[in-house]
Amino acid sequence: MPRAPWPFRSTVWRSPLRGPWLTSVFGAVLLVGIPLMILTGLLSYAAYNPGLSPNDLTPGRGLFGFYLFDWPTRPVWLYRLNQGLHVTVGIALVPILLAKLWSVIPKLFDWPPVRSVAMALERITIALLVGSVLFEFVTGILNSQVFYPWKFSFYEAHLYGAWVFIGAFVTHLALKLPTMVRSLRRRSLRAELRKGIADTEPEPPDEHGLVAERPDPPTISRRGALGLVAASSLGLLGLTAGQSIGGRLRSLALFSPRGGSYGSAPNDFPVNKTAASVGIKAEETGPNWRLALKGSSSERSISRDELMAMPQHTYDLPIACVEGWSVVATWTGVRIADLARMVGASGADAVLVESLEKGGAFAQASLSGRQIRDQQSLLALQVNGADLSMDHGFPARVIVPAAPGVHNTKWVRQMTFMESV
Ligand SMILES: Nc1nc2c(c(=O)[nH]1)N[C@H]1C(S)=C(S)[C@@H](COP(=O)(O)O)O[C@H]1N2
Ligand SMILES: [Mo]
Repeated sequence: MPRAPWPFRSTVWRSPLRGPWLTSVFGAVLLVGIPLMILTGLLSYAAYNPGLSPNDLTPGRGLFGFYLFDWPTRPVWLYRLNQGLHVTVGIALVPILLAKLWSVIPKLFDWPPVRSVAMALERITIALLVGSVLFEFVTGILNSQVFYPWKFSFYEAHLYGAWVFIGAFVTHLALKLPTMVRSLRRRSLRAELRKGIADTEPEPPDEHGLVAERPDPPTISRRGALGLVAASSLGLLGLTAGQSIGGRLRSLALFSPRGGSYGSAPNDFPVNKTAASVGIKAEETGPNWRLALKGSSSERSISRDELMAMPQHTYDLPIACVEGWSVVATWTGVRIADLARMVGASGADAVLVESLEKGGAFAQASLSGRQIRDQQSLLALQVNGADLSMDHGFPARVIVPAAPGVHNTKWVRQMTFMESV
């Protein structure tokens, strides 16, 4: 057989740390973290209530919607917890994912690349697995940074990418779990953590081709390498979690792009999009502003003063953005259920809420019947005891318990209640 071209030669990869045990340690951590990502990701999709138009305009969702259910309104912190975990754990998993990929790099350069049908199938699964995991992490992290250097819709791409990943992950798990368990049994983590660089020996030769054929002497112990990965992961966790947990930790959240954009007290909490950035003009929100309410057989148009004269209710509710940040505020306003009753729509199954904002994905959202009827679902007029600021949605904005931030439409112009959707 002709000699393999560089870097396909088995002697190219020389780290004495690589081996099935090390790969399995990273794998075991991912085995906890990745299912949490899948679960919180699918739940986040369900939280959008994609069955209600126009919440999800993804073409051909078909079977991928099989598990969807009517998203609850309690506990009020449900979406906050879900999305805080999805984004924070996702970011903290990055060093572990990179370390795991590093540990199996020699496999990428197997030579000859395909030796049997079984191997071809395995390599295709791995290509799908690695491709989709990188795609999901890159798109997810850039979304959490509100940076979209691409032409496709993040929402659709992250969803479809997730299903490719889930399929490849389940297959990979079924194929590799026994190897992982066997490899972990071979060495004790505790014993390994006691070894310094002088005692760091390569793992015994393995049939997987992870252990270097001609290892170099170690430049770091396994303990050092694991410590570096763990410290990076915990460091990222510490710099991210504050945007969801809040309080004094919020100032540590260096990666939260919205965490820094505060208004003035008491409206001083993160703003997703400012009124100026979406072209809301002062004259539209001034004394001439009216809320249009539509039911199937009646319509009303109400001024802000009239809304203020209705029974007001106050609740502490979080705004929890899909990007991971969240904040609890004290909201005051009228119950959405009371508005429904005004147009004879107490039994409505959905309400389409439209903003003064023209166009764009956030200009409108639909709420479910359950969300309409929850007594804590408000059309808020005030927050933390003062009128809403322009940036938080003056003259009126939706605030619904446990709903994703994006459904809390700001600068509301019209609400259309609908029976049976
Ligand atoms: N009209 C309108 N409503 C909107 C948005 C928007 O861009 N336009 N952003 C949404 C998103 S994604 C979030 S997370 C919340 C944030 O509310 P805040 O900016 O008051 O914190 O508002 C939601 N309501
Ligand atoms: Mo958001």
